[in-house]
Amino acid sequence: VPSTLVPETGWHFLHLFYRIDRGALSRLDPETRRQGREELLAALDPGSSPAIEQRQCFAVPGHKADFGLMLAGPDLRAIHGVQVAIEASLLGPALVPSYSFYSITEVSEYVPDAEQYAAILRDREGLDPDSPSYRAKVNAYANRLGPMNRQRLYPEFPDWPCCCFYPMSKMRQGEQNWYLLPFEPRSQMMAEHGRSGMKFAGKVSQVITASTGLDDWEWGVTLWARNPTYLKDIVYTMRFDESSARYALFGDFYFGFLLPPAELLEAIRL
Ligand code: 76R
Repeated sequence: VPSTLVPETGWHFLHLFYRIDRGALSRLDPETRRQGREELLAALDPGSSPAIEQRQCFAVPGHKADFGLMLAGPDLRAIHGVQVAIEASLLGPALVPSYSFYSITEVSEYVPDAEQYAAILRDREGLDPDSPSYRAKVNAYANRLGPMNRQRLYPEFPDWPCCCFYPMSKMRQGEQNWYLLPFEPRSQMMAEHGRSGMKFAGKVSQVITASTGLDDWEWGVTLWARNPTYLKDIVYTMRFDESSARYALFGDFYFGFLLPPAELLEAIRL
């Protein structure tokens, strides 16, 4: 991997969405189509290039796309290579890119380290630093932090039935300018946001990837859920968090259900 393209921390994250041009597909002769399917299966296959750490594909109901793909890993050229392999395959002429999003995983500046967490317990929650419960909470947090930050930076995609992706930014207009607020109120709002998200533990899993300067929005929100209902519930619930209610702007929402590559091609009749 050329080290200049490896993020200092975290992984590259690419979301790709395609629509099928059924007219172009019907003009492919059966042998070309069969070979194209093989090429596409190889591109979608999680085993085909180990430099891509995580890869999932999914069917998208509705008109915005027929299928989507998420890729994450340290090697940008390998990830980009999958996009090119799809588009340059014999099925390429029948695939219309309908959306894409490039971002990098990060640990948000509002995730407190162990010391900041201890200060929050003392200053915001009024815990006595000499009490056993204070020390137990600080220790438990310090132990959880490593694995949590690993999942934020080097996420393992959950093997759950459905997912959702949307881009978002924080508002920068008039009285609603997130970036003119001091750190403390931003941090308090993000803490409220975190608490409301934690109610969905075990039902929804999320990876927040950063795209300021890289794509048209500031973050990509990728959610996986054990049931589509939970996606609707979490996004609705979080609309009431002040950080979302007052300061969030959203792009289009993409919903999909995960399938292994061969089943996906069957399901979308490619
Ligand atoms: O990561 C953590 O658990 C720490 C608390 C936390 C942070 C710092 C957290 C928790 N998020 C953080 C940062 Mn989030 N998140 C979103 C969306 O639809 C919406 O209203 C917004 C889209 C969802 C659904 C969601 C879910 N979060 C962020 C940031 C970066 C802000 C920055 O750095 O400036 C964004 C853009 C963002 C957006 N968040 C959680 C969740 C959930 C489910 C949690 C609980 C985490 C858990 O249970 O582990």
